[in-house]
Amino acid sequence: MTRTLIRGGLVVTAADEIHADVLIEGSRVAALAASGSHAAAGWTADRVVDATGRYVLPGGVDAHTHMEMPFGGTRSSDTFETGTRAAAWGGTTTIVDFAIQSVGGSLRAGLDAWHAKADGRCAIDYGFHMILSDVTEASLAEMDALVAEGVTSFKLFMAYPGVFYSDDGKILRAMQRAAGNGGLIMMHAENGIAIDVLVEQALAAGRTDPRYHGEVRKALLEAEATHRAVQLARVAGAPLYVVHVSAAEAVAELSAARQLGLDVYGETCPQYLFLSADDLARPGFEGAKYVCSTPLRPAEHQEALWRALRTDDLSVVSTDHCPFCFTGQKDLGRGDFSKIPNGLPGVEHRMDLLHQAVVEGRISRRRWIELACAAPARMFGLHPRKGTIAPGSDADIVLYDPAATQTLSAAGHHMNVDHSVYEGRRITGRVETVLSRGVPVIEERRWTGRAGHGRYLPRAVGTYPRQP
Ligand code: DUC
Ligand code: ZN
Ligand code: ZN
Ligand code: ZN
Repeated sequence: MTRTLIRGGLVVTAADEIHADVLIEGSRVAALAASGSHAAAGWTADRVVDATGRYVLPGGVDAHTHMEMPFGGTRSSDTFETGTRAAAWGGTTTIVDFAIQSVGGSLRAGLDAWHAKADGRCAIDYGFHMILSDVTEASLAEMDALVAEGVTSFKLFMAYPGVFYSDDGKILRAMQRAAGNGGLIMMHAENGIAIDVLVEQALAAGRTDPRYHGEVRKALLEAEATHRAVQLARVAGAPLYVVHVSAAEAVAELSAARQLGLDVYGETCPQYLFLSADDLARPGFEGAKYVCSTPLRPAEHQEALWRALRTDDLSVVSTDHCPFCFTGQKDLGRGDFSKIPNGLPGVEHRMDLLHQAVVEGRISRRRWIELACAAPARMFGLHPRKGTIAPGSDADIVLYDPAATQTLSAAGHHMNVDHSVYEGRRITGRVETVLSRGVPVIEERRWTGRAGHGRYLPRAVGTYPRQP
């Protein structure tokens, strides 16, 4: 078994920051010891990595990606191969992607279809959530089986009538089932029925540009759906995880629920923290690059999101990575914003953008790792294998240079998409070396990984801090 010693770095986990040496045996972390201590001095290793001046971080866990996702007559442009490679370049070593039940189809068929896309192609480890598009007695019964075999979270949509949408009755039934089997309900909280009325009215009035996507998907309709989801979860006695929270009013609903002690959690994404409705309103058709749902909000919403990330009213930062090329995909919505495929590329930049927030004093280093690694690992049943650096955990480790600078750009990124929503943005900090289960996939910014190294991760039921 190969023994690797990572020496001299600052090990940052959600719990601690210590100058420590990390010993890896094979695919697992074997031990940590304070730098220069007797234990570390006596360790022998086949390979010694000097991490002086670097952070030694747990690999990122991105609990919200959509590789090769069918949407609006096209499919997201990253395959599991290209998307997981890009994730690794950005210091993420685990993704949890969304398998989709088709209307009239079984959960099993959806899951099999996603395994067929991913198995043997991923550069890093991966798991699946399941999107419930058709809540029936049969699919409810299938939920139990999926939880037992490691698909322990289920996304429901209050948006997209006619596609993924579930009505309140279906949502309540799925939540009741989850309360019984331990699954976690993840909610896309937007009132899709009301939004569709506003879409129709906007188009009829000739308001067809990308910026109207943001105007019809109103913050109040995100807040209303969030409130309703919380009450339904409360009635069902199930924990709730609200995905891609973007509106200050929705954050207020989560804060109120948590103030009552409810088992309610929220996720936001870098695009809501760093981009805004101004980007959607860029001249010409440029705004199409910024069309995602929930939509980018006016910049004044950002402060509420940052505050909630500090108070834990938002507990996780994931990317909702769902890239579509500007040419040939976003194009489908020229002259009709409602036909622009929804989604932004971002899997590569989450760790860096959050580090930028550390540099700017918005969050602490430990909070960075909590939001991007530890919390998603716990909530989605991957702790303690993923999300931390501790004896026994997988040796998914990132050497991060906090002083390097970089400029984000489509010319330099690794995602399979023809533009960057962060084009020209300066970042302090950069991923240098990445290990996945002890195997270097990036070594001093050279790609050493391979498609097929990544393994499927059956997940346990998550643990939530509020449960007794
Ligand atoms: N939102 C997006 O932006 N893309 C995919 C699905 C979703 O809910
Ligand atoms: Zn969604
Ligand atoms: Zn309310
Ligand atoms: Zn999504």
